[in-house]
Amino acid sequence: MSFQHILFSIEDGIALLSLNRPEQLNSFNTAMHQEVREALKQVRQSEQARVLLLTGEGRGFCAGQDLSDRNVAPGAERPDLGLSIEQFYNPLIRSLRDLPMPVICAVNGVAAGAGANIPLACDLVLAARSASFIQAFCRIGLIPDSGGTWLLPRLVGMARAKALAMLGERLSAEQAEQWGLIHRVVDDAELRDEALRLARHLAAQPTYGLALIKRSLNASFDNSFDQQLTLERDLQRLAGRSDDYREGVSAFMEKRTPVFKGC
Ligand code: LHQ
Repeated sequence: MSFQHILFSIEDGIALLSLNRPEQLNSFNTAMHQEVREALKQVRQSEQARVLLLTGEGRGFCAGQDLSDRNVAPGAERPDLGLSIEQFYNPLIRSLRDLPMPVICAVNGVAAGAGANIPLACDLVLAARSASFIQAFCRIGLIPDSGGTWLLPRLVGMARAKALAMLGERLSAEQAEQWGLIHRVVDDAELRDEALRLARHLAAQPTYGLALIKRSLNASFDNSFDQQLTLERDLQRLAGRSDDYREGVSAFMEKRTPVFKGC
């Protein structure tokens, strides 16, 4: 499949996926959804990819659904938006959450609607200082989707989640960092380099172990303390059998730099 609406490459362990409909602020139409889905499938199947970096081209990160695709003419049949969610948004969010490698999101500009929640499903979110997050759904009579109603209260607390979701106001990147919605704000000119630096660092780490960390932390909100202790035991068992664990300990004992393979 050739890509028209995204830029995609896998190089030196880093899968780089950039949304590329800058004129429409990288809002999602069906074709872009299909391309992102195909790219994520290739990342999952790749033996080379050890970290995914998601970003956008132009001045926006993503303005959510392309509303020109979803305009309802007077008298026309009412749309089933649940279908779009079922077919595209939910699989995308699940795919990012379940991808067994660290996912970095570099939010290069405004992130609105589903575009504001996709980063929250990633593991490490960097944002350009000029970027902002807008839960724009309420402005058009919708509810936050793409995991927003689950992720927002857990990340920022219920009071802030309700204000964001019901007021639909612009949240600056700096405020998002202060509220714990994202990991870190970076100067605009530094964002791409900084995100790539982080990606290169992670790609050289024991990424099988990092994937298990991701799995355990993602599971923690649904588990009791006791269930989580059991999960830690099970995942540590897997981690302990990895080549990377053996290499990590050997390198430590031999006082040398470890060479990890991600398995
Ligand atoms: C757009 C869009 C856009 C098309 C900017 N579509 N063209 C799931 C299931 C199914 C259906 C419904 O939705 C969902 C999930 C959702 O994501 S719902 C939420 C959808 N998104 C929004 O409501 C956000 C709409 N956009 C905006 O509010 C503004 O564009 C923001 C605040 C993002 C940026 O504002 P500005 O920086 O002032 O830029 P702009 O508004 O001038 O936009 C630039 C261009 O991008 C403009 O086109 P033009 O031809 O006039 O230059 C916009 O029409 C276009 N654009 N968002 N979602």
